[in-house]
Amino acid sequence: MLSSGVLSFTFLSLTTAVKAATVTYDWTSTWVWASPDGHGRPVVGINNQWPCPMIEATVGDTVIINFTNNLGNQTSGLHFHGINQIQTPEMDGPSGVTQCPVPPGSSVQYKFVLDIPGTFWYHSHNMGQYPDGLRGVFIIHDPNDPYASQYDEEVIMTISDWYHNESLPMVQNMLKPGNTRFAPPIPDRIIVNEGAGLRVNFTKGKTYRFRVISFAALASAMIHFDSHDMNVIMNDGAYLQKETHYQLRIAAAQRYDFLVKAEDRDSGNYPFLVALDVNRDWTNPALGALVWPHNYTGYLVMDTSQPTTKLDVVSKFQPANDAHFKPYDGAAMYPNYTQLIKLDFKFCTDVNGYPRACFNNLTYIGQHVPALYSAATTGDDNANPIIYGQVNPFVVNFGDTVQIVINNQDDATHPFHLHGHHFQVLDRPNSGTGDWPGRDTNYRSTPPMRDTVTVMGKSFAVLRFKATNPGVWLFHCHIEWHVEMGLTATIIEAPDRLKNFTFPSDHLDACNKQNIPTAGNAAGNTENHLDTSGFLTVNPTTYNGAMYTPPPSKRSRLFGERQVGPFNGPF
Ligand SMILES: *[C@@H]1O[C@H](CO)[C@@H](O)[C@H](O)[C@H]1NC(C)=O
Ligand SMILES: *[C@@H]1O[C@H](CO)[C@@H](O)[C@H](O)[C@H]1NC(C)=O
Ligand SMILES: *[C@@H]1O[C@H](CO)[C@@H](O)[C@H](O)[C@H]1NC(C)=O
Ligand SMILES: *[C@@H]1O[C@H](CO)[C@@H](O)[C@H](O)[C@H]1NC(C)=O
Ligand SMILES: *[C@@H]1O[C@H](CO)[C@@H](O)[C@H](O)[C@H]1NC(C)=O
Ligand SMILES: *[C@@H]1O[C@H](CO)[C@@H](O)[C@H](O)[C@H]1NC(C)=O
Ligand SMILES: *[C@@H]1O[C@H](CO)[C@@H](O)[C@H](O)[C@H]1NC(C)=O
Ligand SMILES: *[C@@H]1O[C@H](CO)[C@@H](O)[C@H](O)[C@H]1NC(C)=O
Ligand SMILES: [Cu+2]
Repeated sequence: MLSSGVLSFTFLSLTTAVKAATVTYDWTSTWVWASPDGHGRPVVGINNQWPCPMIEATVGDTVIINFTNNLGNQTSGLHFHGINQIQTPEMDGPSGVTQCPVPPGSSVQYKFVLDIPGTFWYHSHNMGQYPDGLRGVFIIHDPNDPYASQYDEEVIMTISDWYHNESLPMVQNMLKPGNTRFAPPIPDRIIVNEGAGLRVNFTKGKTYRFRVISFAALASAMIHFDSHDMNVIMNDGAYLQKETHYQLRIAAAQRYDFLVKAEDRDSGNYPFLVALDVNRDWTNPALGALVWPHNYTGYLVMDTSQPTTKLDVVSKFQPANDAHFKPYDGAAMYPNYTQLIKLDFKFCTDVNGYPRACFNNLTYIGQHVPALYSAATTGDDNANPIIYGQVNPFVVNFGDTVQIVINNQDDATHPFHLHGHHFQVLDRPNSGTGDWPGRDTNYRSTPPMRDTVTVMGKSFAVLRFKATNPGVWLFHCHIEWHVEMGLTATIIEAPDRLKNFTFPSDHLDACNKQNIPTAGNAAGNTENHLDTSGFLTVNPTTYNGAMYTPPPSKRSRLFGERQVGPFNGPF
């Protein structure tokens, strides 16, 4: 499982001075036929394989991925979820934000340093593409893992909702005026380890570190082990003070690392349940009909000669409250913020009657120029949010302590993710609490850190981060269907340090091949950055997802004549 060039982590844990390695992958995205749940369908794989391969390295290493898009009919790209991309914001991956989508037949190289250890994943961040399969495990080992002496083996478990249809027709079906209830595509199945399933060989006296990752596009999952508890040591690549829990709820894109021990009293085989859930208030034990009919049973197998029996129905879910976890290092809450970003989220309807998701009454609309390219080419005007167009832009200065308040005015829970940072979760009250009262009180003095936080229905969350990572970072709901509805904001961090930022030539080539401008304001105006003509302020009524359309001629793309480009929806 370890890549060439990477030393065994058990060896590394015994050493103090470790030389950073470079780990290189040559990857080509291709269509693959797969049937993870017994139903065959085309999926997006890598190097003609699916499930997609794992990235495995050690903190401090440099990862290089030579990525070629060989899908033929779709654009593509990769994002590395939870990697902070310090000094490499152009490697973050979201299409239309830090790069252009990679057209068929083109290659880009991703190259970045691994700043923190833990359990991560990578996925396409291009027009609803990851639920079609382009996602994989990303493990970063830690030579100084504070829990290294407490476990013997590692177990990777990915959890996902799964769809028999492809993303494009499902999102087209969602983005229709008739969808007045804002209904997302509904999953057909739950899959674990991309369908291969999980039977863990369990040996008395040993302790197993589970690394659980949600690849889901919509549903959260409840995790419950029969007769064994979970000793949680990490969430989203942030170490925690070890806490024992019986049930966890993992939302789309989140990760949990926990220890499960094979006790001396153990004998026989133990089932564990993973149940998809869209429960609107998971603190409410009366689940009933709100549980998706999608359960998965895995086994801790101690004795293959004995039977494996399913878990009895779990009558009550009371998962741990992750907003109460404690950071391993006991770090204190960042002192009072210097910049407040307040986001009211609710579903909304555009002028054509199409369902959208809005922050502060505006839906995210992808513009002609990726926002990082605008930040790099507009001089002092890059500190003016106007020039980025309707991408819900917020400018923060280097060194700011930023407080994000998200008021979830919808009934359901939504998991919000920030690129480029771990943030502190100061407060995340129960469903029905209503909007943030506008006062900073009752926050946890040593808040947990995450990169994806579940915000409860009709309630709010208060998050803080230090703006010390210049770049353009998205803040969005990680329900992929809601991303396509426009539930995204853009943080322009330290614009004074992004002036004249340069891009690798292969990234520029990907734009040039599609006649996507790489300089100027949102419409590619390099003369008058404050001129908003050509900005997209209404979503196109046709949704083409990642479908590749050969670019219009240069002439028709000239500023002023441009209508709707090949890259036009929310990314
Ligand atoms: C990855 O791409 C770089 C730049 O194109 C090239 O120098 C390198 O040899 C490639 N790596 C592999 C393993 O092909
Ligand atoms: C999948 O496609 C079929 C056939 O078009 C359709 O009946 C079904 O509703 C679709 N499912 C989803 C989740 O969109
Ligand atoms: C688990 O044990 C069985 C039986 O001994 C063996 O066939 C299998 O390869 C083991 N699986 C793993 C992942 O080690
Ligand atoms: C899934 O598990 C939950 C909790 O045990 C149970 O209530 C539900 O009936 C199960 N659903 C199915 C289809 O087995
Ligand atoms: C934090 O700063 C904001 C903005 O400057 C101010 O309105 C608020 O009262 C301060 N809160 C505390 C607890 O000091
Ligand atoms: C959004 O629109 C509603 C209704 O017009 C208004 O009450 C509210 O203040 C607006 N919110 C923001 C943040 O502009
Ligand atoms: C940055 O770019 C602008 C416009 O392209 C140019 O005028 C300026 O000299 C450049 N500054 C530096 C420090 O290179
Ligand atoms: C692209 O090709 C794949 C594989 O043949 C197919 O499943 C998919 O529907 C095609 N079209 C689009 C627009 O993605
Ligand atoms: Cu959402």
